[in-house]
Amino acid sequence: MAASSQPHVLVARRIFPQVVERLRECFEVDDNPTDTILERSQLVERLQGKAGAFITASERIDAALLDACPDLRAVCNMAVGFNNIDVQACSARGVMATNTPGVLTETTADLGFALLMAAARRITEGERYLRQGRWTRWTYDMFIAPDVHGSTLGILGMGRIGQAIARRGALGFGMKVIYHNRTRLAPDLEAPLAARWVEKTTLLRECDHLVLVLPYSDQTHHAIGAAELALMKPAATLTNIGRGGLVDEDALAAALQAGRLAAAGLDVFEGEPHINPKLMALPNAALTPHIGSASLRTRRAMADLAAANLIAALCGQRPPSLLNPEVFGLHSR
Ligand code: 8YV
Repeated sequence: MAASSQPHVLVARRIFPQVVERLRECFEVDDNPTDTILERSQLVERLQGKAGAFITASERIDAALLDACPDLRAVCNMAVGFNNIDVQACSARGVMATNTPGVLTETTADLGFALLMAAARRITEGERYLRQGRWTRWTYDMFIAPDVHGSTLGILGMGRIGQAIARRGALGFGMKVIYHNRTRLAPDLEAPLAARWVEKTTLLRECDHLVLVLPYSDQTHHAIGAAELALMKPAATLTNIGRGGLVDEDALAAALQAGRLAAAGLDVFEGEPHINPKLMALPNAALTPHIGSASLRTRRAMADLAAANLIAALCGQRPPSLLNPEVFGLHSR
């Protein structure tokens, strides 16, 4: 049988069958319908002879992997966060790297706000209490909690998702919005939300509800640790929808346990899907399994964008969300 002239690609995880079909129109596709998590050696093996990889946050692409997979020309993440990809190593080897920004902004902001509310208003704690049959009568101070409306919302990382959360807080809940980010927003973005840029320490001291939405990197590892938590109000809450590694989970668990922080809402965890047992044991932690972008429409839009990136990259077009534009147009490695 004659070898196919189409580029060969790997789809590392189970995704929408319609998206796999679309990729099959352009490529020889090696997919993963059983959704087996590929160990590193299996990933390297499956990437032999492949020009492209459709990956998710579960697959790590670093220099050693790239060196072991010399045919690779594009790695396309079905995620906006790309801390699983060493973009510099990709660029050094002429490999295009892409992510899926924009399409998940509102859905992820919805979940962030839901977790903020669950933590602040003790929703998951109350539900567990009820399901355990412990609710026998109303008392005036049962599950008493801080208010969300009219309080101060603190946002660490004011990109697209941070701004979408700020909109929900300012326009829907009358919250005062303060934020910290490397760069200040343009005045026309700050003004409608009355959002105020503050130093990180001011943010931590002044906010009632803190939401973490900054990208994860070596620089932001444990951006919130014991010292930062100590600056926060004891009645404050912390919500993390970025990456688990932004928070020192042992320090967070200690603060929640000691009542130095009222509650936390966490969608992401440092060793996920393994969860720190100290967090598991805490009633005042609302925990969800990394579902920030998990609406059907958004997940489909993410898969479509990752596929569009892969098709463009391997068909000589500029991928719509290319992380290393300097690589575009390089054909030899
Ligand atoms: C993904 C995410 O579902 O986009 C991101 O960065 O964290 C989530 O939306 C997850 O990373 C799967 O790739």
